[in-house]
Amino acid sequence: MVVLSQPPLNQFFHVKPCKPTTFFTGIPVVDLSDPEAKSLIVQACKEFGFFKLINHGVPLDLMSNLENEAVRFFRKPQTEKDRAGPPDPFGYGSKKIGSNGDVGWVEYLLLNTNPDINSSKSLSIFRENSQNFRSAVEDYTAAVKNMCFEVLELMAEGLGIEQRNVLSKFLKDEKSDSCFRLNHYPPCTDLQALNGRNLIGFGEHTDPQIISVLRSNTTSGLQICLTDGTWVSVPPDHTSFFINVGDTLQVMTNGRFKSVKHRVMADTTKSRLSMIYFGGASLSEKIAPLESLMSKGEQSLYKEFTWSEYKKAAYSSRLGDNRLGPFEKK
Ligand code: GA4
Repeated sequence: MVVLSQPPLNQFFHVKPCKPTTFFTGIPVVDLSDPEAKSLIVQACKEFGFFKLINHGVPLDLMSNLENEAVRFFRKPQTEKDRAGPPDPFGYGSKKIGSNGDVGWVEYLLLNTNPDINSSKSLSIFRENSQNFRSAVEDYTAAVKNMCFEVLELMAEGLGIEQRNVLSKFLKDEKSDSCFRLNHYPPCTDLQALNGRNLIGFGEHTDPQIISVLRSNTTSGLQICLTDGTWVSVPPDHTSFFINVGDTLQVMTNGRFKSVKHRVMADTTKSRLSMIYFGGASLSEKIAPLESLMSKGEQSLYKEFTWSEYKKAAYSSRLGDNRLGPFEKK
């Protein structure tokens, strides 16, 4: 019997044509310092579930500092990186995504951002690596979190809700179940194996949480799915953030905002490095449409569930599954 410790190479390919191959220039861009930001955010979340954020106020050196630390980590010998794995789901993982058979041309570090429930795994990663890495992660996530509160507060305002913190309070909660991910997509140099096909870095999926904040280096790869089903490439911008609406926010807005389907294609020549903050509610939080948003007589499109129930279902699903489907009211 042959035991494969690595997934077979053909599982990483994407054979369907990827349309269009050129960059899509219509991605909404929101300037956080623009007085119109709140309505532009709401419009983008309804139409795309996605936007690029500029003038966000997060110092660029926090981003580049963490990028450098992450590059240093991923450059370590495989045996050393493996000591921070396998993911439980926190820790270092390579090629295997989740625990249900999904694979991608990616290696990653998944960390819990809540210091109270910080798994011993996260802490030992930092013990084995440098204090610099730890503080780079902490400084970056603290700044991104604050920026994210501001975005969520503008969303609430843009939706016409009086209570400004109606969304941000979920992430401000000390029990907020949020996490942080560093993804490294190494170049695939085996051009013969590639044979003109696209290599999947991270397969299509939606994020289960409320909101995701992504920052990458200058290598392309991220694609989002428009509401008409077309996949478009997002031009990278290492100075900006890309904001994704997650499944939970789709429910909280009773379907007004769309949880964006996205994926990452690996490059054949350049490494892509991305850092993503996933903002989630506390485990016991009931996830339901915001009362202050519902119009008279409007019914919830979803059955009631807690974040803990949804998370459990998500972690037992496959990456590309429609995770909200079973929670929709018939
Ligand atoms: C997608 C968003 C986050 O990266 C993540 C992922 C998680 C994992 O990598 O362990 C999941 C995926 C993500 C959704 C479905 C399940 C769980 C892999 C997977 C197949 C950390 C998350 O919270 O959900």
